[in-house]
Amino acid sequence: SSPDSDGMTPELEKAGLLNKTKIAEGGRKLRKNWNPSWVVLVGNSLMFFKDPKTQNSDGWKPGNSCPESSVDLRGAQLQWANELSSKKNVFKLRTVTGNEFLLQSDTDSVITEWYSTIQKVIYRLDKE
Ligand code: I3S
Repeated sequence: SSPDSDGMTPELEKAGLLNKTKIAEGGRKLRKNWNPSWVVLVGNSLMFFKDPKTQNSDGWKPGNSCPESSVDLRGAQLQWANELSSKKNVFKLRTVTGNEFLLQSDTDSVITEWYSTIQKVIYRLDKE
């Protein structure tokens, strides 16, 4: 049987490496601290894991390891935010709770795919 034969396991939409910094927590501005992050979009959640390259030699098993943080995309807002950084290809994700993240990739196709995939999930949740 398939791993999701009970239909209860949310679908993996996308996973990959992006640069990430949190810039606000509950509406309060934070100091930027860019770091590579392994980003996983499953169901309604965007999860951030440590960069696989910084994992130890036991290997990288995101399925078995705990995310550093997780974002509920319901009611979230997504917008391009190149004015908020000297880096190229930056977008901002704001949660209903007022947490704000910047996500970035030097590769145009990578960032546009992430943007449209996250936007699709946000739209789907808005319609529910
Ligand atoms: O928006 P800012 O303050 O120019 O962001 C830069 C700083 O956070 C900087 O760290 P310091 O706190 O040591 O100044 C970072 O190294 C830069 O990456 C930040 O700017 P960019 O343009 O990379 O988002």
